[in-house]
Amino acid sequence: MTRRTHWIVGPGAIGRLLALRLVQHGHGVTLIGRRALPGRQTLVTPEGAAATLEVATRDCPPQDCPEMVHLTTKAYAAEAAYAALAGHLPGHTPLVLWQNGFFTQPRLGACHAGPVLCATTTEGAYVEGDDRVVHAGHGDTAIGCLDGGHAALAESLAALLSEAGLPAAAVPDIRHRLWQKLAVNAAINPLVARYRIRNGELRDAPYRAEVEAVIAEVAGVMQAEGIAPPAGAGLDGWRALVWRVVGATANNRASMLQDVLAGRATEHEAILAPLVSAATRHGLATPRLEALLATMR
Ligand code: KPL
Repeated sequence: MTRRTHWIVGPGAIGRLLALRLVQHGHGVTLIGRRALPGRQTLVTPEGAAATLEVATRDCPPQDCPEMVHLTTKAYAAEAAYAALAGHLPGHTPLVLWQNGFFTQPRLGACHAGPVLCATTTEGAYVEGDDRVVHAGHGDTAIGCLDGGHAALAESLAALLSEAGLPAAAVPDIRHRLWQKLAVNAAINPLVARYRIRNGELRDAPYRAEVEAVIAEVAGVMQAEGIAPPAGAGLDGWRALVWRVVGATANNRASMLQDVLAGRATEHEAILAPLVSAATRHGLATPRLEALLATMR
């Protein structure tokens, strides 16, 4: 009998990191992309060690039944990737959504018949060509279901990832975690992409005032949605969080800036549109978020 594998759909940095860590720890993995990548992939660890591993790569879903499907595409590509898979999946297959923002998750959560978990991670990774991924910095991963269900499945996935070197925890409040990450991304990513600057430069005039104005709009939406910052409260809590992340990632080119520089589509809609539509629902004015949403592509 063939071993059931984790299908990892979307071989970007997080998808490949996940695939190679799982392979390294003895799990079956099939890495699926729009084109099949080389089957020998090198993983460089944050400590600088390089391991070359064999992984099954495909440009379409295999015939077998997966144990679990991880969708690791960019947010804007997730629904099309899911549609291409759906006919190959038994309805009960667990689906794990790794997207940024809060757009894909409720939509795919509503259309997949089996369990749907969401994951949000601070693992740092980037790809170096078709056959190499660099795990640039250790982070952690939170996993849960939007309605708080499937706790045992979330626990077992968190244990599996942790054993594979990606520390993870099952959480009952993944919706809050996704919105908290979205808040940070909304305050940093569109502005650094627009001005083509590294994250730390946001601390300088003239960007600083613009970041503060975006945080104020985001904090208003978060309050109306009942989402508290991870520490502190209200506007001050959100300000502290955003400026802490800016400081910790000062030298980074944020993902949205990398997409702009590479001429790729960005995740601006998945990050900004949920904020703007929540603001509209709550009767809040968010002119800066709306302008960023209108001007990004
Ligand atoms: O998550 C990020 C990203 O690049 O998307 C931040 C937190 C902005 C760090 O660069």
